[in-house]
Amino acid sequence: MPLFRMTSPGVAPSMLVALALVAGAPQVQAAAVAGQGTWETTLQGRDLDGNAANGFEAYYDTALDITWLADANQAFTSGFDEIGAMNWSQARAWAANLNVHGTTGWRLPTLVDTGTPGCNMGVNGTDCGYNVDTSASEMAHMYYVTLGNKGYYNTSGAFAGNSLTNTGPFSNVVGGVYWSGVEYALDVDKAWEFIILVGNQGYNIKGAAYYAWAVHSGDVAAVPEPQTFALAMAGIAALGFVARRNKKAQVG
Ligand SMILES: [Ca+2]
Ligand SMILES: [Ca+2]
Repeated sequence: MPLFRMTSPGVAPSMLVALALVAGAPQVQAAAVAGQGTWETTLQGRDLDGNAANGFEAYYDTALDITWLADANQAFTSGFDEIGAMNWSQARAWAANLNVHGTTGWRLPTLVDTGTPGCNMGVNGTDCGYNVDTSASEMAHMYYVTLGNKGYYNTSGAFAGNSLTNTGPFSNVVGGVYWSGVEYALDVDKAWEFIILVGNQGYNIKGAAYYAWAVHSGDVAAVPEPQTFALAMAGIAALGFVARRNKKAQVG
């Protein structure tokens, strides 16, 4: 029950109650909400298994220049983990070793520890708490900008009770805590995380069992699969051979 282990700063007791209510049902029932956020224009589907009929396996985020797995709890779906929640080291290793139909090089979402080292708790534009700086956190940008969700507390610090309402085109977005790939500068036993249920960014001990959403720098559609790459190189080599032969023929 990873939700009960949460000791993230800025989490009010009332929120722990709210989280407790959903602890038995890890899959958030939010759906794609048209007109909320930028997802309809900034996300581009990527078909990684060569089967358009089963939909997209990833989405290229044109705003961040990264690609998100379509399945936000792939560790569970793939059978890698029985619920998909892993400690920080396991989550990092899972992403690093992930092979999605030939595409490798995945990682956990990143963020920048802004201000002074560690959590600068706030409700408007810091690196910790609610309504954090979305230009410095991939998960926060996804939650607040791309999906247009609102924080549990508003930018004035008033309790608003908002939570995840829009999951866009993604599947299996869990109403829990997601690891970032970033260690906590003030304490190497901790790492940064993002509570996608309520839009809270914070940190916790690396041993906590949290979820993991793999991302890939850049556009995976631009990364040729080894087989395709080999064929392309063979084609280029053949063209070069033809070119040299033609040149030789002309000279001759
Ligand atoms: Ca597909
Ligand atoms: Ca900081």
